Amino acid sequence: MLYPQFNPFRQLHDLSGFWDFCFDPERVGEAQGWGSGFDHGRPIAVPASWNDQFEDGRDYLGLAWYQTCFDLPWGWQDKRIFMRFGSVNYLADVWLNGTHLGGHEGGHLPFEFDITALVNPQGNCMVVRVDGELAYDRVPPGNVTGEDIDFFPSHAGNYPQAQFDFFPFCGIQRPVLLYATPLQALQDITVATDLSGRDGKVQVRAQKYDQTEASARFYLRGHGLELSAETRFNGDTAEALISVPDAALWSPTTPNLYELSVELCQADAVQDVYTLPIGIRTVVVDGDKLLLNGQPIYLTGFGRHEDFPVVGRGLLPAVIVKDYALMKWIGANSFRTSHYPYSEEMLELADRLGFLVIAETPAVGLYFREDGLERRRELCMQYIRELVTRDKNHPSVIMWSVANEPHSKPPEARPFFRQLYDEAHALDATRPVTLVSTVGLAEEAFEFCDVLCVNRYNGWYIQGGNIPEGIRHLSGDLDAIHQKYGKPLALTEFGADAVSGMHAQPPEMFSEEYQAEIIERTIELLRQKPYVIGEHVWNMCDFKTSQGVGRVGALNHKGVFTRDRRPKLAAHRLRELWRAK
Ligand code: BDP
Repeated sequence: MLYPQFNPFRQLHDLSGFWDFCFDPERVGEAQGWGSGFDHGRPIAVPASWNDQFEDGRDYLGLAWYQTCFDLPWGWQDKRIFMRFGSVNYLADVWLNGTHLGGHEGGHLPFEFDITALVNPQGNCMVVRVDGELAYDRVPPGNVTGEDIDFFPSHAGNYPQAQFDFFPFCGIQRPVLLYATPLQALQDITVATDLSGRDGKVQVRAQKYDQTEASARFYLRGHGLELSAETRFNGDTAEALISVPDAALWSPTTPNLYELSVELCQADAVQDVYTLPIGIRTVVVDGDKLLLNGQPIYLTGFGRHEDFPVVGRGLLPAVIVKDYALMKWIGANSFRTSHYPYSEEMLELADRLGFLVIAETPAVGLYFREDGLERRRELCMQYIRELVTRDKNHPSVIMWSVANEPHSKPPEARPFFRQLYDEAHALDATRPVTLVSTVGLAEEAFEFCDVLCVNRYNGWYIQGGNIPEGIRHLSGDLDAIHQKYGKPLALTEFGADAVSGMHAQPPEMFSEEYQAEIIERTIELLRQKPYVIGEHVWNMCDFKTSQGVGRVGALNHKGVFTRDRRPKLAAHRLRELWRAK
């Protein structure tokens, strides 16, 4: 899926701004036919979660309506016109000028509609219905009841009752882009890179919307080179392999990018052009190692969240820049998009700045009760497809994570994850696939996952207050998991809550000293284990959660930075450890 772009053949218009909005707890909008327009809205900012914009919105997760009106820019006659939503959480339904365009389930992944036949040059009205309800048959799930459901101590009885430990922000959370392409247009581009000695191999596949006769020209520019290839479309697909002599490889220390342009030509005239940055690099699992460009790579960094005051999970470019600056400052080289895909803008900068990303689907807190299992499987399959389709061309993405901390129970969990794993590999044979587990030793999906990602809170949820005892348990536990599965292992979550400004010597739980100590001791242990390929502290920043006794101020305080990005003691310790590495 191509991100909309602006060039002599393509245009886009960002619909961000103030839209009309209303909550609809009684669902009267459906009866009144608000799908054809409503006029009693209040202003709301798009993109942003709705929860912190209004006094009455914080815990409201029900039905709500958005509306905006727009004219087309000049010169869009004879174009193919699309409406693209970057992220709407959770269920979206869209009407244009009274016609239902369609819907989408699941926040955090884009969807779009071809509106060419419905859009007018002037006076268009678009209505979006959003439903943010938490339900047992949605992914991620919420409001789950029943005796066989295991609850994490941190989530039990919290309000709103999410089956995951972050606030279920709702609304239109990323930009809505109106864009135009030529009638003969490129639909998708897929890039895979490999190495042969010092040369890079860039395999490009371009797809267009129809089967008409056409040819494709490929240009690769950068680092003193301009290479090209030309080939005819076979049906809707054209492929080329470009050899890049003495390639400038992409890595965290040298995030070298080339510019790839694909031209769609008919009767020798260029009809469409799409340009994207690409990085030449390989990612391979070899024994206990993860190799980037043939060299072992060790991940330092965080599990994170898209979360900031007032905007909630809404896209805020300045916060993205700030977070990368802090990650550079602290010496992180990587992060995981826990527990859902992050914005495309975030990944664009990961490519440019040289961060390694474990890209995760929204499948967090999955459980394996019979009812609704089929529905959850379909959704998880949809998520992995949408994620790979969206992010496949980012050199920064080094691994797909199909789920975080499922409540895996045999026998259902194994075939469930086998299917997701196979799908991810079928869609993309160039990246390892993982599952992030808290079950550990008994996680049967580890038998086929390429890398073992494990979350552990020794010294916090268990062995709380006793760090040496926690480290002892963790050591034996990790060795046992590695011995059983014999694959590289990353500790993708560990840490402790620290309430900023709380101090204790000797360290006590919730103090900054305790958090710094647990992180330092854990890292010391990990460095002694040759099969460990990475350490991701949970979390980079404090983040908003549902309310509950385990969450002071409705925040998870495991950030090494506060929610407004001020360092705690642990951030300074990590900086010493990671910059020395
Ligand atoms: C882990 C979850 C993460 C939580 C964390 C915690 O993966 O989402 O925030 O625990 O409790 O189990 O802090």
